[in-house]
Amino acid sequence: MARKFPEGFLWGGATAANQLEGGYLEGGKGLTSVDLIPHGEQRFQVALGELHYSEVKEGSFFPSHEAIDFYTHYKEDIALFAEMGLKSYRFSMAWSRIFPTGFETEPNEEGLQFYENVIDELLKYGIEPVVTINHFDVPKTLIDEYGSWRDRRMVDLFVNYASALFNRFKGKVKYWISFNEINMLLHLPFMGAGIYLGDLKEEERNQVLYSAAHHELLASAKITKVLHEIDPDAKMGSMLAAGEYYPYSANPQDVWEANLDNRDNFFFIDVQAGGEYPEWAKIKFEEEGIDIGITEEDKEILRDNTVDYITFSYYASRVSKADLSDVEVDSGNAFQGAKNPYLEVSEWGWAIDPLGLRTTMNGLWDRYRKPLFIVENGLGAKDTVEADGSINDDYRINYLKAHINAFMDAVEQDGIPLIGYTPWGIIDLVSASTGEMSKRYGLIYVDRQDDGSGDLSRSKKKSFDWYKEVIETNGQAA
Ligand code: BGP
Repeated sequence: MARKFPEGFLWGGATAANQLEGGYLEGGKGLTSVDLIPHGEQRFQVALGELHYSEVKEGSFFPSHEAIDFYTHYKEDIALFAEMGLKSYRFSMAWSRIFPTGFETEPNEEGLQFYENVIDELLKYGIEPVVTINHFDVPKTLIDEYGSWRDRRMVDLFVNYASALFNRFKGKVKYWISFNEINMLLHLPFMGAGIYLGDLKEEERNQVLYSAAHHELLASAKITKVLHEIDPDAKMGSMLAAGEYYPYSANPQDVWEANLDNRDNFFFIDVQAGGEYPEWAKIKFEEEGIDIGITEEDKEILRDNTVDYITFSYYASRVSKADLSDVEVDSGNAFQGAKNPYLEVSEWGWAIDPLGLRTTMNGLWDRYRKPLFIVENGLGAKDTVEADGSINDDYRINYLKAHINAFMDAVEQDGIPLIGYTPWGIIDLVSASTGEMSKRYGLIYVDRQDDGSGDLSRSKKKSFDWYKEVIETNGQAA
């Protein structure tokens, strides 16, 4: 049956500065949190905020320092995106390229110029830039001086940073996203928000985490206000690491557990899209003695500056069970739950659930009634380069195809407004969870290996031509 998919859909691809650019000290850039997370076995402990970065043993390899060197290859890469037919490209700007320590009053011109070059190159090909203002990178100086987002003074520094971007790129960038996967702050505090917890007692942690959450939420509302003042045509989006929680069984305890997990996951977006803290959270803060330091003025700012659209990443659905002791636990990503017996998993144990994307979209739409934008989705896999140079990633095509069909159903049959789709790692880049290159998502292969070898040459995978056709046919070929 022919699809009736709306024209003007933003088919695209997504990346993030710290996993792509390299040039980690080029152009005046300062060090950031993600530059300090080692490759190897200590990675998870640092990302969790349990191990301080200064305790990392020397000599750890940091692939993210060079990544795929988009910093010097951006023209070549954008030409490939254009050849693929991308209508949009989501990327992030590194805070410390613009404000190397975070404390400067004037932005670093070289950093702004780099991103302007990227944007101009995209616009040259008619590719819509979708910019994440903060994708997991906090300037190191702010971590050392303020303990990162624990401190309310971060809010104004972030507003300065975002304002510098809005002033410079006004009229060129229409779609902005505040914090990537803002809910990661609670799951991987250091990777998500530069927060170290190792110095705290268990009972002190929620005080720090929820205050930090409030600071990010306030910053996000404030920059939404500034953006609308500077560029009334531009739009601000929130960004959630999404994925519906299913009850493990029809046991009401499991159903309730799923309700709790979903509600926790929506916490940040309830504030960003709804303009106030949910009642259950206010009760929780009260009962646990958590004081996030919210003022009457904060409440007004949150209420008056909600987001224009909701973006999210979707890799997998999740499963809630009241008692996890008698089942296999899903260790696929940062979200703990029961393993879903009905689903296949990726090589890294992430459940593959295309229909779950449609369910997740319905959940977000029913709750917020704001347009959605899928800004991350994809399959991490090991690719093999054949003797003739070809890379036959049918597994990736199958994954993307199934997810594309699921969101097209959500648009056509559920009536959900969807702005676009930017699959993750449109070009191979460093994996956030492993810190390695070998977990690849790209439709473009990059010759860079875990040990740092490789000539950085780019080549097209089989999925490249397939996605090109999907875009050309506005989804009919999927
Ligand atoms: C999301 C992040 C990305 C990205 C992706 C894939 O959580 O926003 O930065 O890396 O997950 O995860 P991974 O690279 O760990 O496979």
